[in-house]
Amino acid sequence: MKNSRLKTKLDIGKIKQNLKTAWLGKDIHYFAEVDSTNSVAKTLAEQGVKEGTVVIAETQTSGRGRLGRRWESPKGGIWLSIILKPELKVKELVKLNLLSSVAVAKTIREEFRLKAEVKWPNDVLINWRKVCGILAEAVTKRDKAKHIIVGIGINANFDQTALPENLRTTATSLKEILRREIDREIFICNLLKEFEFYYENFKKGKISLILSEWKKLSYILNRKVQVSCCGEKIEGIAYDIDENGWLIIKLRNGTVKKIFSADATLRVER
Ligand code: BT5
Repeated sequence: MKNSRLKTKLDIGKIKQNLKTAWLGKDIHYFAEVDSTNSVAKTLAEQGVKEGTVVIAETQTSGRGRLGRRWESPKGGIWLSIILKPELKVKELVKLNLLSSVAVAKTIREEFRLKAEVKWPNDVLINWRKVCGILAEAVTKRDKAKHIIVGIGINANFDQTALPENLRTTATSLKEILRREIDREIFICNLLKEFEFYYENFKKGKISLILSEWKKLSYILNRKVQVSCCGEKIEGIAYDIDENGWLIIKLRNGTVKKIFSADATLRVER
């Protein structure tokens, strides 16, 4: 009983001991429960905490996805937000979504040998089911981002029954797939290391490295997709992503259309 209770709580000391990053995650703000780690991170960013500060919570009461959608955050998951301060236009946020999904998918692949795939714009899937969602948000000044908050939610150590019934066919968890609990602390260390590597490249302008990794891990390219965006539904083949992270779709009549991610929802035909 004592053990199982201990297992549900993250050991921040263990994260600090095992973290091999240069600067990311050196300051961790840990909470048993918050409304949303992104909201807490925004407040901390406004208070002037340094770049690379990470907020982690065991559970979120109002975890959020894009467009005001709810993000279910039961205990056992990994709900964290990273505070960044890059020189970035708000429209470029999508690149950080891509970067984050590459970092998550790579970490899962390297640690568990599972075929994690990225789905534009902000998901990581295993066996066609969502195991991770990402929400990059900006605190802006004019159209420039003052701070960026990258929120990453990973379904780690809980059974699917911890999620509402309507999500059980589309969502999965690492525990469900691996049939065991993962070491969340070590996973977080590996993820932050991977994230830092791609973010450093991003800051040096090497977006092409991230895009080429993303394409290798992509689950949607060359598949038939339906995109709902701005009251419009577009059908075609997911053809590529451009250097800004916009999705390029080839329509049936041969024309191509570029889609910006902020308001887009994508369905993929199997
Ligand atoms: C996302 O939005 O996928 C972004 C999720 C970001 C969550 C992290 S957790 C840490 C940080 N703090 C926050 O408050 N948020 C971030 P979107 O693409 O809009 O997908 C949301 C949709 O995913 C929902 O409408 C549900 O259909 C589905 N969903 C909700 N919870 C889920 C879960 N735990 N696993 C899989 N799917 C889920």
